[in-house]
Amino acid sequence: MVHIKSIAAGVSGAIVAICFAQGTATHNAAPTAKGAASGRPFPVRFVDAARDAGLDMQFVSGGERTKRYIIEANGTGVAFIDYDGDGRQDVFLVNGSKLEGFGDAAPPTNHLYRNQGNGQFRDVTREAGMARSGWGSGVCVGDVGNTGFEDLYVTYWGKNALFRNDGHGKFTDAAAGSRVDGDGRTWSSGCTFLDYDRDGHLDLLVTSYQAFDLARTPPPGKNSNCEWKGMPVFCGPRGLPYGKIALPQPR
Ligand SMILES: [Ca+2]
Ligand SMILES: [Ca+2]
Repeated sequence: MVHIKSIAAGVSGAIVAICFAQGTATHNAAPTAKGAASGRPFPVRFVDAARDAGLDMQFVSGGERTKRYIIEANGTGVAFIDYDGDGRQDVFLVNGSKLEGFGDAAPPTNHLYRNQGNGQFRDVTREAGMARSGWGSGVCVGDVGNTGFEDLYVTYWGKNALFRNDGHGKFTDAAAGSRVDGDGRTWSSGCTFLDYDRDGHLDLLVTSYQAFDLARTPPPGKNSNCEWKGMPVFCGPRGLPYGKIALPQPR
């Protein structure tokens, strides 16, 4: 039986990049003692209101009960973005896929939810032009063209997407024309926009967790990098080739 080694779901692309940058824990680190409680009151309580608010997409990331490859174990990103400039934060959620496909059923897509202002969100994915399927991973937000409206870059195991915001509620994928779509083979994980040369135009940094090639990745239990306490688990990150950082320039 294959066991899930780790799952990191529902985190932003930036957080994904940070976590990946830290690498995996070693077995040599001594545990630290838990600090004493402050004793100060914390009168805050969080309630999961996602379903009641209309944020009810079905998230897919590989096998539902079993993860045979590391690509299935990492979750995807989320971005809070006021895409229509009405002062209310909207939500964009990246979706994944699964190795065996979906047969005759429609594959899942990313989702964009517009904040209605009353604690409710409306799914505007299709009308906004954001209904893309694929093995999504991270997402970052930036006003690439200095238009006053924020754009979205979404990383994939496959071609990446640069959704340009037209300011009227619609996005168009301009990644290929901007030469930031990648080679179509790389597993791009995290990304961030930054103006590293301070010329007033946002630049883009894209990270790749691992150079994942399904045809060359051993199955669970194949070697010592694919076992955990004697049990077969998916291989990696140890034993698999690491990915690279790219600095493509949006045009
Ligand atoms: Ca909004
Ligand atoms: Ca720049």
